[in-house]
Amino acid sequence: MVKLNTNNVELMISAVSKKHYPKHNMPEVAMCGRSNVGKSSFINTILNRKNFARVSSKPGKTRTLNFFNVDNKVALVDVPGYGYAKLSKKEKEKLYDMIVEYFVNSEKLSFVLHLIDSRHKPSEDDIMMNEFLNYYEIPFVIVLTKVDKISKNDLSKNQNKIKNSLDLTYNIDIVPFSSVKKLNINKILDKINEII
Ligand SMILES: Nc1nc2c(ncn2[C@@H]2O[C@H](COP(=O)(O)OP(=O)(O)OP(=O)(O)O)[C@@H](O)[C@H]2O)c(=O)[nH]1
Ligand SMILES: [Mg+2]
Repeated sequence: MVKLNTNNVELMISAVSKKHYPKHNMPEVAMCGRSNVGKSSFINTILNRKNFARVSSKPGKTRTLNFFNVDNKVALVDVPGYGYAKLSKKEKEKLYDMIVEYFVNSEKLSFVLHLIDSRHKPSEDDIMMNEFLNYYEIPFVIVLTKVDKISKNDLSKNQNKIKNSLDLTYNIDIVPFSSVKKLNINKILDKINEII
């Protein structure tokens, strides 16, 4: 298996529409999830960088599709978060259109990492995203974030709730994750290594 050198990383482009998508021949892996769920932190953690993908305690930080070239072998795509209540209707629609446009048009997309907060049951937006991935038959891995903030017992209860409220037809795994504890980085890298 080819091993990814995560020290060789470069931001290719921050895109807001199809015409900006970078031209390349690598498979793409995209992160998606509610605003503030920890997508940018997740990218930094798996790439072992401090603030490569920009992280903020305020939701709604990532407003563009950020394409990262990792070792000329795979492109990681940080997608804006959905469901940030404080945005205006127009702003929400703009972000939603950007996300949908990418998932519908991306030719290189291999699979999606759908990040869900391990502490809560999936939101309506999470469920919509899950329906969307199934509808377009996009394979996905569920990543349960922030597990450092929850007991093992609660994690296992919530994991069941999450499984029961989502359609896991195209699901290829469920991975508990923590950017703080750096948990299961290798499990994710193995999944990415499988497609390169
Ligand atoms: N305790 C803990 N906090 C985390 C973890 N991952 C992210 N956070 C915190 O959650 C907040 C949001 O993280 P981001 O990575 O910016 O979230 P995002 O999903 O990229 O947010 P948007 O760009 O707004 O969509 C930050 O304050 C992070 O430090 C984790 O695994 N554990
Ligand atoms: Mg972000």
